[in-house]
Amino acid sequence: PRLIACDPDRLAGVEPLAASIGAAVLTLGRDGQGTLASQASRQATQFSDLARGPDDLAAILYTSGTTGRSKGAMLSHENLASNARVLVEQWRFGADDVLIHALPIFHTHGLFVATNVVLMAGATMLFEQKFDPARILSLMPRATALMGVPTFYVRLLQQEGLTREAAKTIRVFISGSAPLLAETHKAWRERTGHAILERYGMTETNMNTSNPYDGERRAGTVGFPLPGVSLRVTDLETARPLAQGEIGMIEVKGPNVFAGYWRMPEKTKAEFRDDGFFITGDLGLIDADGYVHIVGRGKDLIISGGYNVYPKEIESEIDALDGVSESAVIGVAHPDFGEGVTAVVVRKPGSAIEAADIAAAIAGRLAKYKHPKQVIFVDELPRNTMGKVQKNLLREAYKDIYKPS
Ligand code: MCA
Ligand code: AMP
Repeated sequence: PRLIACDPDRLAGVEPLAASIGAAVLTLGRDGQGTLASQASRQATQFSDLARGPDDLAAILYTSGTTGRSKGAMLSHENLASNARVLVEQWRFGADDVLIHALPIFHTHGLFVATNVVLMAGATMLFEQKFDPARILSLMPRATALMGVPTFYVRLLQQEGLTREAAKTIRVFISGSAPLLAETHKAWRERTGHAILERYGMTETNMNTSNPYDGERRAGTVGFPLPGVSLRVTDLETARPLAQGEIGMIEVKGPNVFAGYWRMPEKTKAEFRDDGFFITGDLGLIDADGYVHIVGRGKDLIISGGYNVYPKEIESEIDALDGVSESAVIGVAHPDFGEGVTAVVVRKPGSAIEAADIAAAIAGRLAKYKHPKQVIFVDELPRNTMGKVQKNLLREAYKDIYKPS
């Protein structure tokens, strides 16, 4: 990086890092103030555009992996533009639309899906600093659309004021980033009269599928491949395309799919087939009517409130603690976050380490949303004959721990 833009409060921490790689630092705060804004305001208002072509790099978005360093997904101008064009058309966005934007802008959902659709359509955005359900409800009469992760809809349903009347100016409610439970879809429909439109994407691919704007928005499915996107389901062992209805790996190809990982040619090669299909790591099937269902993940990933959590990162922190022999981190059904990060821990003989000790040790080392919501101690972890921890058995054993009693 040549230039780093950071929160003014973070400047002292960022400056030495920037100096070590010879990058400049400018600041931009939540209030729009900072050296980036002040220097920009002193620039000429007339200048020629830099010529950019469809294949030129537009952004590198970092995404974690199961192991090792996070990977920089290289997205081209055509990746972003083609996806925005398709979504504007599919979701019927126009200049009269007003989108409530309450998503973080350090992920594809808030950064590209919401923002690029609004920009491409010449629509208006109500840009919120954070998701506050009561505030969203108060903005609804001024808006025509909302995009959110399932937790948004779960929390809005807890608001008494969520009624047909409150939602009457809204044209479309869109959900993505994590599975929307069929029961949330149903409850939303009963309360507001709207069927939430669920779609499916990834940092590497932008959006791949969407339920229809007109036609049945089928709960528990992510709809059809977007125009221009090819999607197939393949056998996990042989990589051969499977018949309709069979469960396998979801693979996609199209103008939306990224150019590869920044300076990681081997990783890039490993995630593409020879014919150009990208291996998503999501398991799914295509039903008799062509709707795509995501039924699980081939990758060891937890999605909590729309944020990705890779168990390995947390297991490494916990395993490093005195008193811990080993751990397995799993995602367990959670009423608010969809999946709750849960640690199953084996103590060392004679150790008296408690959940609070683990929480204290990882505080400040891992982002808050990665912290286990519960720590469970066991005598040993279940393993298969190959010695691999059987996380499926753990997920089954603890599947009800977050169920409201
Ligand atoms: C906050 N906390 C969480 C999460 N968020 N814990 C687990 N999972 C989370 N997602 C913790 C806080 O640290 C806090 O801990 C406690 O939960 C309550 O915090 P609260 O203030 O209520 O949380 P919030 O600020 O309301 O955040 C919830 C949220 C947020 C609004 C759902 O997580 C969010 O904006 N998620 C959206 C993520 C997103 O945009 N993902 C898109 C990725 P304590 O009480 O202990 O202090 S892009 C993507 O996936 C692809 C490409 C796609 O298809 O879109
Ligand atoms: P990210 O790695 O942050 O780009 O997140 C992408 C992952 O989010 C996908 O590979 C899926 O596992 C998941 N995802 C996104 N949208 C949906 C959805 N509608 N239903 C289920 N999973 C989803």
